[in-house]
Amino acid sequence: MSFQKENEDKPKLAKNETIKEASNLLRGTIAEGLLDESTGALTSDDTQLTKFHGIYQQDDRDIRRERRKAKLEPAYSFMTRVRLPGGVCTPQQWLDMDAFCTDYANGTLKLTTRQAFQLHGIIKKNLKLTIRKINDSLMDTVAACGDVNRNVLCNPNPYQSILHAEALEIARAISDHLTPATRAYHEIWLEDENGEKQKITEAPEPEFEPIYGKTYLPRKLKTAVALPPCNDVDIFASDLGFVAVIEDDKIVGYTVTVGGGMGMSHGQVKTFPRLADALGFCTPDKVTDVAEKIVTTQRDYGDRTDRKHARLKYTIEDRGLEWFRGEVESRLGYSLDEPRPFKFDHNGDRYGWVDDENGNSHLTLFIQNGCVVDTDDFPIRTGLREIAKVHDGDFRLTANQNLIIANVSSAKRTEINNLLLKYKIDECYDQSGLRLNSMACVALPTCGLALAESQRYLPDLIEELEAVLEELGLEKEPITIRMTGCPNGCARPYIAEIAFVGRAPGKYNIYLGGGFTGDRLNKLYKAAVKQEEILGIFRPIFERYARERTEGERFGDFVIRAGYVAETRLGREFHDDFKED
Ligand code: SRM
Ligand code: SF4
Repeated sequence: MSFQKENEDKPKLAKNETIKEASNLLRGTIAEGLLDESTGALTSDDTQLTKFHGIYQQDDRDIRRERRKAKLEPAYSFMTRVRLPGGVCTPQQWLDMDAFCTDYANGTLKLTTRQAFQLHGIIKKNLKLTIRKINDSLMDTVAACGDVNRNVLCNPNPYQSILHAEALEIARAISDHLTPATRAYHEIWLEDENGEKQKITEAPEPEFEPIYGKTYLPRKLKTAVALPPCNDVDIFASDLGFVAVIEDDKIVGYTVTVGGGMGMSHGQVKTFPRLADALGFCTPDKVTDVAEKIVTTQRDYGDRTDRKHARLKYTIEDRGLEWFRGEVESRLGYSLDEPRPFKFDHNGDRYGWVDDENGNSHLTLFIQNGCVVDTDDFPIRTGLREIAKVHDGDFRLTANQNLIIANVSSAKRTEINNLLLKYKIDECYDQSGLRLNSMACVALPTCGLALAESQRYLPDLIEELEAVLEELGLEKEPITIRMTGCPNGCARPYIAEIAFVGRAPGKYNIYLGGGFTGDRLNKLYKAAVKQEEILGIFRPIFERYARERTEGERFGDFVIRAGYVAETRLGREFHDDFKED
């Protein structure tokens, strides 16, 4: 075969591969672009690279049309994601984020589904300063996005402080080990114009990428650490997971899980959400090694020709779990033990105060869709700021977009309780079981991929559904409900008992039958339903659930038993069994 023919037959690499390769370890022309005052944007190639620095270029979609009419460029601004392994930050860091939110962003502090902070609406001329300030506060945005290992989730467990400390240490070790080594971040964002170094959170490493290589991973990779029986990190939705095995109140090791993921595209059945499989077991001292070898296996075998087929879940689906285990073990130079069984009993958060074995207390608060923003009748952002001023423990962001005021000493509890009362925050978990188990992604107006509203609509839809549930005496029933503005799955909709996924403005696909513990995918029940039809669809289902459910039967299990949807057993069967009526 001629050389030319051979090259023609080789599938073409995805465009992002060329951008990464040519970027000089993620530098591109970002530094020059920041100095260009003629536009609020960066070049399109650079916007792919800024993701690795935790920065997304966006524009305000609410005013796109009017800007176009006025012949103005879109209202560009930047979202930045602050990486917090395990979601833990100090009260001072909370206060700093709160201040940056006012000084440089749009006034909403967003707590994400992966225990990170997001600031939206930062204009180009403030971007470098914002990133520096975040680093001055000993946080960073490195690898919060991009084709690398992302923020590592860890169960924020307020019940057992000792186990939490151990699991958090592991999450931080994985995060540190898999952080890209390039100095590009420090050069672009943290050096001043004279080349002087600003304060940085960690010393720059030598100029090569020992784990990733210069084209990094084919796609993002997400890691989580869970402590059963709580699956609030949704371990089955992560590419890579470590489930703690606890014996005599100690973590003796971790069952390793691989191949979870949510994203798919409407109408493309080759894309599907998938739950992770158990790969093996390792002791705590082996965790970072195992994580590294899984990452390098994906680096070398993930599909770099098609970004819709590039996640670890497809590598495992295509090549098989046995092959994957063999490849990882040959890189490790030893075998993984058999996975140890584990059992979860919920994937939501448990609200209210709990005391731990050290005599400290922890308060889990419901934050609707993770949006910390003041409204006239609910000044939660101000209230949390006042609490941060007196709190001497820590804050923990949960992977359900909620917040734990953690490690409150008995000396501080009364003071914090008084502030909770003053700002009405004590009432924030006195809500229906449906609302307390709800999540919505950002979607409009900032997300460039949104097809429909999500966090701006779900609270109102829940209010309508709550009225029906109350009539039926189901208002306290915990039911997981999640909404996303598109099928990418940022609020992990495909494992919710009820999910709405945006199709077009005002239209959603409805999925039913996810597992209450996050262990079963749901199934499409109705496609492209108009907003105004939703209530009519749910009333009869809720009525039957109230009448016919068996003792303790979860809503997700009931809809399968009652025949509304078939059970989804495997990701690749997610699109089966649906007939459009
Ligand atoms: Fe996500 C892309 C927001 C968690 C799957 N996600 C995006 C972008 C950056 C849109 C874009 O690419 O232009 C969104 C920015 C919106 C905005 O204006 O802020 C966005 N994702 C979010 C957040 C903020 C949702 C939230 O309301 O909390 C979450 C941030 C997490 C973090 O702190 O790191 C967020 N995204 C997730 C999750 C949930 C998870 O990881 O547990 C998923 C599903 C799990 C998974 O990855 O499989 C998820 N986001 C995606 C995808 C689909 C990936 C795929 O494999 O198909 C995209 C699109 C993409 O990557 O091309 C995406
Ligand atoms: Fe945007 Fe879609 Fe993610 Fe929602 S699910 S934030 S609409 S990418």
